[in-house]
Parts: sequence; C-alpha cells; structure tokens
Amino acid sequence: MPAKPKFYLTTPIYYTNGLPHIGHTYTTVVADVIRRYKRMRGYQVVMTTGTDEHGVNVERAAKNAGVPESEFVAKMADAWRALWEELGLSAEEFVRTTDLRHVRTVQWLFKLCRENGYVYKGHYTGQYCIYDNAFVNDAKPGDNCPDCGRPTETLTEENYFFKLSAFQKPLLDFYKKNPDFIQPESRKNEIVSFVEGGLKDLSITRTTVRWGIPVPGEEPHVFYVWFDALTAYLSAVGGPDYEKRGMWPADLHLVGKDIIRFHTVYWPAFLMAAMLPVPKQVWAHGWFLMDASKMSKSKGNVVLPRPIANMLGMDALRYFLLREVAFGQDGNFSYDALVTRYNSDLANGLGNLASRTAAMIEKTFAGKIPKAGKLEAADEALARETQAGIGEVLDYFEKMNFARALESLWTVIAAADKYLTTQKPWSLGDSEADMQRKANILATTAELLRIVTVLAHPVLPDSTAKIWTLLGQPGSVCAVELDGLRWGQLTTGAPLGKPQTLFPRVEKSEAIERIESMANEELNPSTAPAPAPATATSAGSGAAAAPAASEKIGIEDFAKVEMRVGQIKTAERIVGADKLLKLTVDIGTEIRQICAGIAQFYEPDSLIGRKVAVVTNLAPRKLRGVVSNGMIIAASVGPEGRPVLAGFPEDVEIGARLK
Ligand code: ME8
Repeated sequence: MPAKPKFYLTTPIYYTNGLPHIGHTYTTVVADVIRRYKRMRGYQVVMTTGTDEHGVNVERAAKNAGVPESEFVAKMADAWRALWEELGLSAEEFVRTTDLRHVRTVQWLFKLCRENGYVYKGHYTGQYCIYDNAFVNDAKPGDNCPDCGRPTETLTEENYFFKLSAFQKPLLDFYKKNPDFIQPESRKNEIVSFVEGGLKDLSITRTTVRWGIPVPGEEPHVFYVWFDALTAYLSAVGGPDYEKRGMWPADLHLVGKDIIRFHTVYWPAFLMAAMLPVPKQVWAHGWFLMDASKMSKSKGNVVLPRPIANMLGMDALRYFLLREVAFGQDGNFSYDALVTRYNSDLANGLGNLASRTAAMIEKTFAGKIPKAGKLEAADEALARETQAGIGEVLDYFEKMNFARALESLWTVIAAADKYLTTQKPWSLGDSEADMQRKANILATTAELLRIVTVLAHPVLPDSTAKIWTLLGQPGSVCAVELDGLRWGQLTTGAPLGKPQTLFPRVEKSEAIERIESMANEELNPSTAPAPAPATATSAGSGAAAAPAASEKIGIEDFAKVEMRVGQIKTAERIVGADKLLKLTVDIGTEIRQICAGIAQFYEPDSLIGRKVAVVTNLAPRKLRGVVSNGMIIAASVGPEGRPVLAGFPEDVEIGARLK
C-alpha cells in the first residue's frame, strides 16, 4: 500500500495568563475538524497545539501568585492540556515553550539565521516602565505605562536584530508564487500592502526580560516573543531533526486575524533566513465577539466552553461554532442563538431523523434495515439529491467553508424529512406490496442517514459514532473513506444498535440559565457557591449550596460578605428569562443593577420602594446577558424553593450594613 500523504496542522500556542475561552476553543475545534476530515480523506495527520509560556507577563503573574515562573506555567499548561482532553480536542503534540525540545530548536534556528548573515547586534530604544520592568510597545516619550499608569522612561538596551528588511522582495515573490499561502484572500491583500510598504529590522532578544530562552553564550540576552513562540511549530515535529519525523513544513497554520502578520511575514522570513522549508498555508479566521466587543475577563464577557459542553454536549458547541459564522469573518456569540440552533438543527433535525428512522425500522422490520427493491421516482430523486450533496459538502470542506458545508448537509436532512412526510410509511399496511414499499422508503432514508453521518463526522464526532452504531453499520464511522463515499453502500440486514440519546431537546431559558450559572461558578469559584440566579434562594434548583452542618466558618469568613440595606427603585422582566427580574437597587452609595430569580413569585411593580438585604461585594456576573452586580437575600421556602424576600419590620436607613 502506498504511504499516506502527510498533513501537519497547528493552532496558535496560547498564552498561559488565562484559561481557554470560546475564542481559543474555536481555533482548536476547527483544527480538530480539519484533522478528522483529512484523515477520512486518507492523510496521515499530526496536529499541534500548546502554550506560550515566556515573557514579562508571566514573570508578573507568577510574582503575584507567589510562585516561581516554572511552577506557574507548569500548572497553567496542565490546565490547558486537561481542558482540551476533556473537550475531546487533544492534539498529537502539545508543545510548551519551556520544553527542552523547544529551547534547543529556538537556539538552533537562531544559529542558522546568524550563520547566514541575518542577525546582528544593535541597540533598541523604547519607552520603558521601571515599575513593571518592561518596554511598552509603541509608546512614545512622555507616554504612561498602560499597565500601571506611571510615566515611562526612554531606555536603550543591546538587542539582537533580525534583518527582516532583507526579506521584502523574497516575501513578495513567495506570495506571488504561492497564491494560497495567505487565506482568506482579503487578508492576503492586507499583508501584501504591509510588506510593500517596507519592512523594518526586528529586535529578537531582550536583556531586560529574565524569563525567556537564553541566547547561548550571550547571557543575559533571552529570545523575545515571536522568535520564541513561532518556532514552537517546528519544535513539535522534530526541531533540528525535522526531516526524520517527515512532517515539516506545516501544511496549515490556523490563527486568529490578530496574529496573521507574525505568521505570514516574520515566520516565513525566519525560515527563509535559516534556509528551512516554509509552511504551505496560513489561514486567519475572524473573532467571536460578545456584545460586539472582544471578550475579556475584566469586562465580564468571556464565554467558557466547559459549561456549554456540559449542558448541550461538545458536538453542539462544535456545530454552532462552525455553522453560525462564515469561516474568516467575525461573528457574535450568543447563548440564545446557540440553544436555538441546538434545538432546531440537532434535536429536531439530525437527532430526530436518526431516532425516528431507527424506530420505524425497529417496529416494521424487527430492527433490521430492509433491502430496497425497485426504487420509485421519489426514492431515486432523494438518492440523486444526496449523491449531489456529497460532492457539494466535500467541496465546501476543501474550501474551509464549514458553514456552507453544514448548510448543504442540513438541506439533505430536510429533504429526508420531506420525503418521509410525503411517502408516509406509517400509513401503509401489511400487504406484500405495502411491505416492499415500506422497505424501500426506510432503506432509502437509512442510506441517506448513513451518508449524512459520514459527512458530519468531522464536526460531530461523538453523535455520528452513536448514529453509526444505531444503524448497525460495520466498523467505525471515522474509518470510512470520504473519497469512496457514494449512494448504495448501506449494509442491510444487520441488527440496529440500541437506541441512543442523541440531542435531547432543551427548554431555552432554563438551558441558558444553567450554562450561565456554571460559567459564573467557573469564573468566580469563591463568590459563586451555588448554581443559582442572583438571589440567595435558587428559583429552579431550589437549594442554594450551604456548607454541611458540620462545616463551621469563622467570623472572619462571615465578615468577608458585605451586606447592606437596599431599596428597589425599578423592576422589570427580562425577555426570554421567565424566572429573572432586572432590578435597580439603591444601596446608599450607588444604584446597582441586580438580577433576581424571583419573577415567578413577585410582580415587578409590587417591588418598587421595597427595602431588601443586598450582598454588595459579589463579583459582577451575567445572567441571560444582563449584568448582575450583587445579590438580593431571600428565604427559600418549601420543596420548590419559593423565594421570600428578606425585609425589615422597622424602618432602616438605606445603605446600613448588616452584621
Ligand atoms: O496570540 N475569537 O496567544 P493567545 C476567535 N501566544 N479566536 C480567538 C478569540 C476570539 N474572540 N480570542 C482568541 C497568542 N482567539 C500567542 C500566539 S502562536 C506562535 C503564538 C484565538 O492566547 C485565535 O486563534 O492570545 C487567536 O489568534 C489566538 O486565540 C490568540 O491566543
């Protein structure tokens, strides 16, 4: 058998100053989808992801955490790796920039660039913050440090420089010869004009940073940011011995649009300087935005992958990320859209088609897919449509147009639904002719479902594996070769597998509340003890988690909770969240917006002017997209946990502290 062609793809190596959010998950999911797709097209695939662990930010974060840098990054790298594993996104290679294999590769690459005359020692002058011990990129004399706000000083230090300026023409020639190198096309134009505008040499070492890879024999120089980070792609597949592993050059670097320049200008230039093979393609996708802005923990608008995977399954998240936004463009993330798509496309679409097909086969043909006889026009039309769908979906996959690939695939699912509705196998009787007609209809539907399952597998690996078993098809769905996929390959006569839960329908507002409360808990573990809306009682779950009776807390723990008398100024319902009210509450020093899970028990108007007990020092969190900055205290009454607001029989001053 001829050796399989290789395909090497990478995600960025992510910074260790936080944990993965939906943006990082997006890139990694896409990489995983391509990996699975390429395997089904006969490639031997290696995927690399990893962590970018050097630099001043890590120095600072480790200092704040009171641990050595090595310990800090080891913990973070473990957390990233563990999360990818939990989400079914582990790559073949997880490279850390503190790995010895990486340190050696960076030093080797530097040596090659230097030997070839592209590295020189010079001086870098920039604005430096003496409090944070770091240069402030792009700052001018007189600017303050964006981190601490104090004045920066002009400082000159000795650096090694990379002669990027020498690569203007080689890069432009390279882009011309390799028109697919930068994708999508719009980004390519942006990069070409940037390079045409002239390239400045690049400082690639620092003496003011301690936590970095040392430049051998040139201490205290350490490599600086991109020379270190980009090289990780090569370290992961052999470094200096890359030829032995046979994976380099990378076939595809997947990145967000924020880092395209580094990947399409610096990286090929470093490799050209070292006379090493240059990657084949860099694909820059857009951003997932939350409320039209980039996610950040301080804005309280990060979306975490784990709560979504826990609530709806990882396949649902994968499907949404790929289906919702055209790959390459920015898009908004919304829980509402996520759950809507889940219910309509997965629960009512694919999931329903699979379970009703299996149920009909179970009932009519004792759980074995019947053989089709002579097909009627309607059967043949569906077969043709499905066969055409195969070509279309594969074509879209090749073009990385995942949204269109899924759209095409779901058109095929819709065609099957329509076919069943018009053919009505359930209305046929037990005569020989009717039984044969039913066999044709169900075999046709099962064959369509088999093809859809194969094509959807890269995106929905878990649920398609379940459908494959349900259909009693031999082997595993991931082993089916896409190139040979066509109508007419259904294995009939084999018993169906056990019925499987695929995508149970969810109630939208409840699902969103649960996702948000899991996310709040993950983001603020110390301040979000219970998966409840912002009242001490939890409408829905009934029980706010209290410590076990034996678990006593000290007065100092209690003192950490700041509670004050507040007065409700306004109250309104939140569209789509039938349990929540949005309140504004005067707490003496300010008016706060607080969401409370009491909508089923209190009319908004009845609350205006009421004095309530408010926890005022909870970290803000979002409930159904609405920021809640505090919590109203209520008793939880009866088995359903009916909230009864705590109040004051005597008149109390607004803002008074509760002790
Ligand atoms: O830049 N939407 O790491 P990083 C879509 N260490 N994708 C997003 C996103 C969003 N809102 N937010 C992040 C670094 N991403 C460097 C990379 S590579 C040699 C070094 C994704 O942790 C997207 O892929 O800031 C983006 O390029 C990457 O995460 C940035 O991750």
